[in-house]
Amino acid sequence: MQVKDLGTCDISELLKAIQPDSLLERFAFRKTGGSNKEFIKLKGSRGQINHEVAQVEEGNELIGFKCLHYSVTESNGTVEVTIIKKVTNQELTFGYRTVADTAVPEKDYTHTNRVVTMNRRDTELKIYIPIVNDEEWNPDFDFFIELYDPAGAEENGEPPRYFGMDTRCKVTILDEDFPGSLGFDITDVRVSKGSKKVELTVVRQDGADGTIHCMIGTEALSEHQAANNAIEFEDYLPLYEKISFMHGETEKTITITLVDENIPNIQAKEIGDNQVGEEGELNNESDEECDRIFKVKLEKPEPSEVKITKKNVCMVTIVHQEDHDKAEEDR
Ligand SMILES: [Ca+2]
Ligand SMILES: [Ca+2]
Repeated sequence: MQVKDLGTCDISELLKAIQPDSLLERFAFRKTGGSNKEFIKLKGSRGQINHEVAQVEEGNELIGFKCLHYSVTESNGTVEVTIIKKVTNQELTFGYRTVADTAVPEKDYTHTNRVVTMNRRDTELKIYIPIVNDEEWNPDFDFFIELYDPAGAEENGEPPRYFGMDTRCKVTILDEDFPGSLGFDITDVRVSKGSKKVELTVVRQDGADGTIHCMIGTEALSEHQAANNAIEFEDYLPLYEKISFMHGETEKTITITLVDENIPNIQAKEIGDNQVGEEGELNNESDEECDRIFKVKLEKPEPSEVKITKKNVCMVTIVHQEDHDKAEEDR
């Protein structure tokens, strides 16, 4: 894209043009809190970054890794690692093996342990370690690859790693799964008094990889007593539970049970029977006057990469049907 194109280009093309070029930069951007949306196009990206060419003070004289750190996306299939033989006119037999760190063998990569011989004239050997691709979001994990002397005296049941700082390299597996974000589809729901339940929809957007969870809970409109404050057990049954979205699942309907117990009424009666009554009756009157509202909130997403959108609170209004009630009173 050229500067002269700016006037005519599509905004999405422009965004694409200004985002970081390299996978590494884009992943770094993601980690600093870049939104999932901008990275959705990374989904399924294949790539590998060879970070640093090994320039170490105490390198091995015979053999070493070309780079000390590689990053590879989960869906790349393998990581390609280059081994350099530093001596010519000499055959060399050596071993290479993977060593777990935060990455777990077989779950995140295939554990590999092989002995190879490089011919006299060969100076470079490329090896490939299989990387496991899954659908779950996970942090980026590391493992190591070591070069060892298969003829060396064993330590802890294994031949020792070759001396030198370039006989071990790190591989970082970059996750490219997008768990998405959660929010209500509608944040203001009205339901008429007398309804048995209210159904709210939680939607998952910007990715649907892996299983994710969050808590959903009802909450009073305010802590202070107010006429429009819906009351637990009197207007609705309180709820606090974990909801889960399976891989690929993008919508969930939550049912909250509404009740229509006019507890103040009963209390007023009881109190009345015991002849202590006016306060209860006053409450009772104001209760009947207006709509009652409660909140439903989404929180505590898991894993932590999952975001809750700005639509994290839904206000449920139980609408008082004045006309209906009046009609009843008139009877
Ligand atoms: Ca994946
Ligand atoms: Ca993953």
